[in-house]
Amino acid sequence: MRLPRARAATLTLEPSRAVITPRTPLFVTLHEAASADARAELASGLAAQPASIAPKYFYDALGSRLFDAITELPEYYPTRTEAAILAAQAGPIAAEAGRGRTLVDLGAGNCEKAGRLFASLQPRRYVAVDISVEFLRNALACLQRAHPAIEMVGVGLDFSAALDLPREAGDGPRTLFYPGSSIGNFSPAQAQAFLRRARAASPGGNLLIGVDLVKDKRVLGAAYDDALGDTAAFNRNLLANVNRLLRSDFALGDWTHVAFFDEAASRIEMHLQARSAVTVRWPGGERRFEAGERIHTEHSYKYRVEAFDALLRGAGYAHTRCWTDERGWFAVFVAA
Ligand code: AVJ
Repeated sequence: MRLPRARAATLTLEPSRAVITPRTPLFVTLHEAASADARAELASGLAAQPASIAPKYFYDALGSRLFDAITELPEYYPTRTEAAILAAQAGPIAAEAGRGRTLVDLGAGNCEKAGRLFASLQPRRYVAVDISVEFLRNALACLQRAHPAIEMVGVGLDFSAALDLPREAGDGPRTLFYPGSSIGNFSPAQAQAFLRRARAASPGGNLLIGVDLVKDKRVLGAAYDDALGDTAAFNRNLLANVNRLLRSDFALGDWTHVAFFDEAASRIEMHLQARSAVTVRWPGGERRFEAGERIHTEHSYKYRVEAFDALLRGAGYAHTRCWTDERGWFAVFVAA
């Protein structure tokens, strides 16, 4: 009896409040974009043998837009395949994930994917988490206008290291949404550690996750080396972001995009390869690259359904369900 009455009170309050002060999303930033940590991480990655730059640095304002464009390329099947599964299986997925919960969107970007789940999941609160809080700001404000009844919170957080959600994310059961096969950026061992943290961050809740599957090598290769060259631009733009963060002097034209599927490791590898010998300088350091030398920029692991299910169970999820498309190219799991 107590619960329904409390609900009724909220309902009578909401409409008048909405008229006086339209709801605006709350924003919390838990990291600094150009922190000393980021500079130290970038400098040590560039000094290493082989050199590497972590893929989270792809997503500055332009990088986020170039990635959005990638999702529209004919070769890049993951986004539209996942969207088709989420649309076709909306009912069963919502029944499994539960309705009326807090939906925590990990790597929210333009918030479009989560927005399309609102009708079936009916979340009471939407928490959009992304490393690029500026990109989040517009997207979330726009979504809030379309869904005034849902409480919205934007969180600027690099959750690749730790998944400590702020107080503002609220209590009550959470569905963590981790779409797009972003989990593929982690090695399987790192992925399992991340899944364990995700489980700890949603007590009594669950995880809704999208995973790209192993398929024909040519299909995989084309998705990461498109004819238009958008993925190459996305890869090279990483250097522009590094120049800004580290104050380095990469000339983008010195570098070519390299992407291929390594069958043994079951992963796409992306690199930037020096066209000729070049020395890159930044305050406090420099690195000489020989012609043809590469900087590793991304791993994108591809799983078989059984292998990913085993990874979830190894992370402590006892209950899993999975949906795929007809071609078996992509999988959506709900794990609790
Ligand atoms: C966002 C990490 C899932 O691995 O497919 C797309 C990023 N890189 N094209 C992926 C990406 C090149 C993407 N994830």
